[in-house]
This record gives sequence, C-alpha cells and structure tokens, in this order.
Amino acid sequence: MKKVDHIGIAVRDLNAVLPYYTDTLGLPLMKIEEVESQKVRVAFIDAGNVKLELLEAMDDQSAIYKFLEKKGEGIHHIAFGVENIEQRMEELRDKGIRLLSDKPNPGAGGAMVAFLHPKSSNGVLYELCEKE
Ligand code: CMX
Repeated sequence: MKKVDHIGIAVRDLNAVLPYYTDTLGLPLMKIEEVESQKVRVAFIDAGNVKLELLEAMDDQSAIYKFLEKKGEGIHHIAFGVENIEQRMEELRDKGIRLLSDKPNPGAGGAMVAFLHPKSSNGVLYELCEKE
C-alpha cells in the first residue's frame, strides 16, 4: 500500500453537511460528483495529507443506503492508494482475504477501486484505489 488516499464518511444529506466541513472546519471542497457504478454522490474535501470523501446514497440500492439504515452516519471506509491494483488484489486473495469483486471497478475521480470485506479485515471496510 502506498498511503491512505481518502477516508469515506457516510452522510444522509450531502448539501446539509457540507457547510460543517467548509465553514466550521474551514476545509476546501475539491469537487462533487456522482459515481453511477456505486450509486453514490460524493464530495471530496481536502484535509491536507488525506482527503475526506463524503458519501450520499443515490437510491436504496446503494451500499451507503444500507449502511445508513443499519449504523447511521459516520466513518464508512478507509481507502489505500495503490499501484497495480489487480496484482494487489491477487496478493491479498492469495493471503486468504475476501475481496468484494473479482476485478476492480470504476470509482470516483476516474480511479479503479476494489473493496476488502470487513469480515476479512477485522471489522474495517478497506478500499484499494488506483489513479491513472
Ligand atoms: N464497515 C465495517 N463493517 C461493515 C460495513 C462497513 N462500512 N458495512 C457493513 N459492515 C458489516 C456489518 O456490520 C455486518 O456485520 P455483522 O454481520 O457483524 O452485523 C456485515 O458487514 C454485513 O453487513 P450487511 O449490512 O449485511 O451488508 P452487506 O453484507 O450487504 O454489505 C458490504 C456490506 C461491505 C459487502 C457492502 O457495503 C459493499 O459491498 N461495500 C463495497 C462497496 C461500497 O461500499 N460502495 C459505496 C462507496 C463507494 C465509493 O467510495 O465510491
């Protein structure tokens, strides 16, 4: 793993929470985008050495919708920036880690992403994220 790229935070209403980050905490908003493949609308916040990814569910099929229903708002995942994501996935699979997909999928910001099941990662949902 190269570094932590971002921390994902599940929110019910993106527009409602943004002023907390931009005005109260004084952190810059980098961009807002919809990630159709994950059914999420996300805002990236520049927190200096790491980004915060605020995640709002686009519909009730989104993993974020289910998370909010079960656990409420809060930290959802930690994303590692990696190179050669397919190779990283294979290495982890060989070590017995359960991955949520066979191949990486398109994620926010044009990155390719893959998730490690929290049951394989001591209760934490980790993402691998490769930017081109
Ligand atoms: N962090 C830690 N544990 C989590 C979790 C999370 N974010 N989400 C679910 N879990 C745990 C649950 O607490 C539950 O544990 P128990 O059985 O002990 O109660 C277990 O995992 C199963 O949870 P579930 O509610 O039944 O949910 P599912 O198995 O249907 O889905 C998961 C869980 C991780 C497989 C699903 O959320 C997923 O596929 N996530 C990857 C994709 C994703 O999160 N996309 C949204 C954001 C993408 C982006 O950044 O763009």
